[in-house]
Amino acid sequence: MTLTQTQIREYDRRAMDSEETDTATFGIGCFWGPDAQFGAIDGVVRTRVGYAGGTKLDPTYHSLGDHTEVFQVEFDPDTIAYRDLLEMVFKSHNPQRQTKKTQYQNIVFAATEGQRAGLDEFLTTRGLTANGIETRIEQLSRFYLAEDYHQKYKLRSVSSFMDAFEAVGYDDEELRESPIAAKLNGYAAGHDVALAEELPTPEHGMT
Ligand code: MHO
Repeated sequence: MTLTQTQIREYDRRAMDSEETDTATFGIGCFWGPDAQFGAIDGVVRTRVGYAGGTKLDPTYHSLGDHTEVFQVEFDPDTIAYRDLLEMVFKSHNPQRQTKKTQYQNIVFAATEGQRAGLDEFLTTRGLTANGIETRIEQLSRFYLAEDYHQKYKLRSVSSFMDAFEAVGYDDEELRESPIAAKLNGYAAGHDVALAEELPTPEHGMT
């Protein structure tokens, strides 16, 4: 069984037609892992990785300045709540500790008043406060997309899947924004995804 062009096209078209999404941005260390982990979750429609939290203009991976590796998830709030994402974020790091390197710091970007209120409520129910934890809580002023080779990093190592995207004619931007690519990126990293039964085993060979 191989991943078909029809599977890719159909999945992405359905996702585009149906969902109104919210966007949330977090930093919890190297962005490859959470890009895959969060992309696998039901209700997460798109993911992308980038740099945020600092002041340097136009950061790049090798010239990051004071920015942090972050990931962004576009999610369907009817399927998954912002607080469910927070739950995963706070399971993935210890809010009482912070990483020394700015590149890998733990940050929750509250993008809207709703997210900020949701975060405060989330913390309160756990006996925590925004000021009492090491996790940085910030307004998202600017998100800079990371280089293409960092987007869907795990998926990129699965040549059989990448061949299918190439056959469909997706360029780097389309791959980054593709809902099925977010799922396959999670699947490639070993996470459960709802469409797993319809998928072939990832092959990591050379093309
Ligand atoms: N230690 C990892 C970090 C990559 S991540 C995009 C590596 O270089 O393999 O910061």
